[in-house]
Amino acid sequence: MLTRRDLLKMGLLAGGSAMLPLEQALGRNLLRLPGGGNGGSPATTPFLRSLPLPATVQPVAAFSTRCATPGGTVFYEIHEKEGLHSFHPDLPPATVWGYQDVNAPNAPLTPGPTFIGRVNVPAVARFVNDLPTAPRSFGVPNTTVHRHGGFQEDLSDGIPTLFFRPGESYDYCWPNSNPDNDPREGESTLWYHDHLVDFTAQNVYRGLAGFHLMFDDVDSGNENDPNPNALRLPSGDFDVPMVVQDKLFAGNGELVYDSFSHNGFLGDKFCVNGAIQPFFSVKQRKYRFRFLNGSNARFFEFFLSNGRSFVQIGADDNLLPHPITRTSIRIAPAERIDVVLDFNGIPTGTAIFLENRLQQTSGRGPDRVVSHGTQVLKFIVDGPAADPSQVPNNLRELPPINPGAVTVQRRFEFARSHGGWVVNGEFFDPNRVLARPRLGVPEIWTLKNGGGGWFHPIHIHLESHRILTRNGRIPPAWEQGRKDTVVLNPSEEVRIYIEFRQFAGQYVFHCHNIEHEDVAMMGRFDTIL
Ligand SMILES: [Cu+2]
Repeated sequence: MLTRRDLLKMGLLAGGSAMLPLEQALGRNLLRLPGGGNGGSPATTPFLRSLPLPATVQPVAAFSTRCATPGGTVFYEIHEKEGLHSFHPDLPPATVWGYQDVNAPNAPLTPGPTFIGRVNVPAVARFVNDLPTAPRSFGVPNTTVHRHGGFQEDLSDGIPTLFFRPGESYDYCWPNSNPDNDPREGESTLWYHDHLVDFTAQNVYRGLAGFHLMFDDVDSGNENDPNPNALRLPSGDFDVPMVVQDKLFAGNGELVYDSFSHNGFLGDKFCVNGAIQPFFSVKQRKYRFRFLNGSNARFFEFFLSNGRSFVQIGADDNLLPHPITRTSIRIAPAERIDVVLDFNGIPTGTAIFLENRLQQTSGRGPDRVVSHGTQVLKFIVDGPAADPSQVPNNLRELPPINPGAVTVQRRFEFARSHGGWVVNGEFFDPNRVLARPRLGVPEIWTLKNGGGGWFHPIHIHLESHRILTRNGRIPPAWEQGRKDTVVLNPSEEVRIYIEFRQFAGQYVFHCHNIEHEDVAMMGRFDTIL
């Protein structure tokens, strides 16, 4: 079967305006399916439905597996399935693909159930592919699962070409440890999603994504924790992951996707946890909200309609050293922003909107911040509640780095070329190795945006990195922590510090505008002993 990348390589897809007739011939009119009018989704009444809260994945009995299973290993079984999903009461249900805990066969498929990991408690997650083999308008039912931000061997990292088919299963070994057993590297908000070579965008858009939260003695997930090291951040019902995604719907309620545009797909409906513009009743106390931008290509910048600030406590997979007060938070595809909002003192019945004021009209990236955006979520303040939680001024210290001692430097340029997307001039080739970092040797990578006004959120697998400079300047405080995804704004050059320490093997780094990734802005690197 020819992939779009094959077509590109054969020169059958050209760039720019020359592409239009072919795109039209191949089905760009998907965007004009009946019902929506002007290519848009049908109208929906906002804030009819409460925010869905994905359930926690529950363990299963031990099974035999290729993974090492020291005492205390936890086992999970997840099924990848097709099903109908209601994104909004005004729309007929849509056909989605998602993840389902074998213990909860009636749970919503997307987002998938949330994994809760404990540091130094290894887990084995068996993913069973129950997807249909019959062709669908988009989506390819071969799957490979990447735990984004996770520290894991290559065979458990969701290698894009190491997929399993319908009827097959695959075991992912997640050690939930870090190489130096350093509490400063304790992680918080990861996510998992499909990573199939050439088709990640379609499969993630179809629904294959969920959260994976990590806890340890510091970020313990218990706001009543008597341990003096515990941060006692808001926990339980007051620790709420929210994945924000844009989707486009046909009049019959089905998801619309344009398989033949690789600039970056945009929807016109904003979903939180799989619901279009939900409401969320909150008590008069502190909440921790873990925002994940699970969109293919859309950036968001969130403001609160009452003018209050966010207290940011984490970025990507890690807590920050200190909380940072911000009036708005911008979040690129695949990034996570961990915040605390306090509804204490706000009268019962008050409505507060989470508003996206970032205008974006193409896959290129955001245009500008506007004064009135789209209300994505409505908070309704709903009475008092006890609040033993706190936001300490010291969260998680950063491990020291020494960029001055680094001897290995690499340079990667991310650019548009030949109607697709390249790293250092080349499309992704799973057999070409762009770098061979040696374990235990720190490196500095220069990530260069090749221009054209495009934004590229770059994700590097296996190890977190530290942003040293953006165009020669020290990044803002919220970008100085351990990150796994770094945005290259147009024409920017970003220098990062990264050290691979454990797991020799094959990994990838790529743009997380997933249409860019698929066509084929991704590179393989091999960590070596
Ligand atoms: Cu990109």
